[in-house]
Amino acid sequence: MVKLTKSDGARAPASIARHLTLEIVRVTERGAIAAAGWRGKGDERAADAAAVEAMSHELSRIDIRGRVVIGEGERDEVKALYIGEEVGSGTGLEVDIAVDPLEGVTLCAKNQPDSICVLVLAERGGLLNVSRNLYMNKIAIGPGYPEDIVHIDASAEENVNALAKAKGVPLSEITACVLDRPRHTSLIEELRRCGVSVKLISDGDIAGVIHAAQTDETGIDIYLGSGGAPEGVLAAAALRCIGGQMQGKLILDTPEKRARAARTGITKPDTIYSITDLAAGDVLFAATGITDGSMMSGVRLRRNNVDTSTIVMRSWSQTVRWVNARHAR
Ligand code: VTB
Ligand code: MG
Ligand code: MG
Repeated sequence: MVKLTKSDGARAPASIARHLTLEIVRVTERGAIAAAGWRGKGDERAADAAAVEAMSHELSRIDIRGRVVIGEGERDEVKALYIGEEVGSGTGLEVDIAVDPLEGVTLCAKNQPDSICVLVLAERGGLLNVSRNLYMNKIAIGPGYPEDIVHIDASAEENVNALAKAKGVPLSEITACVLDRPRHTSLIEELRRCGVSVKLISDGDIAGVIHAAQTDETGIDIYLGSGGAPEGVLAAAALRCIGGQMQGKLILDTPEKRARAARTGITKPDTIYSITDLAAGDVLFAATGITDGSMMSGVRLRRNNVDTSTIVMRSWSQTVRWVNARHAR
């Protein structure tokens, strides 16, 4: 028998019941199937709303006492999956839930790769509570490097140099993933000046961060730049499961943003969040592909059945599962 050292029960008992791994797959599957009906239709709102409604409905069937800590907006802004909403059947473990029902909504509306439906389930209090509409500066690398070889406050040049040195390769063999935005023009120039290859993505930095931790499969060594703050927490949860380093720093450059952050308890604007400040304790991460992507296939809608492809993982055991499912319709 092959001995699996990490999941053979030798360690402290996990706080989250493991059957919840499969339960949350059902939720992202439903969200993805609903959004898939809106692929390529150019209607971002409708696609997002469909994913929200389906996830919300499926979540209510799980035996948890869940609390949404990262949702679609604040209570007065959205009907479902708002911050503070209680979800689940109301019996079972008290947990925190973070969602991005349609990560990469533009990708879905244009039927381009890598739009996903994402859910994280964590121990109560495990996740940094951040509101939508806030941005976070992020840096992420894969596992196997010495601690803190890159730092969010260092320049991009310093970071890629440190990474190349640790990897034992020239800078020309480093690939950085960056969101293609005007705000990143100087970052992209700086990286290219160093000789680094820059992979630009039009959206979807949860996938971007995960890709940086799967260098062997993706060729991406580092993720850099700013994107949605909730996506930062969700990505950190994923990295807790697959290994890697990440830091985040919220961009709170106006009184309005600072007020928004304060409403979820964030009062120190300059805090640098380590990966465990973003997502601590036992966390489960699930993402189902909506459009085809490099991690998962998109939803296949057929007359009689529907196929979904999901990645689901857990930090305690560091198990990564790919769940391919066929659903009757
Ligand atoms: C970011 C990124 C997301 O949207 O939130 C981005 O983190 C929005 O950035 O992954 P802009 O406001 O500059 O468009 C995504 O790409 C998709 O939700
Ligand atoms: Mg969203
Ligand atoms: Mg998103």
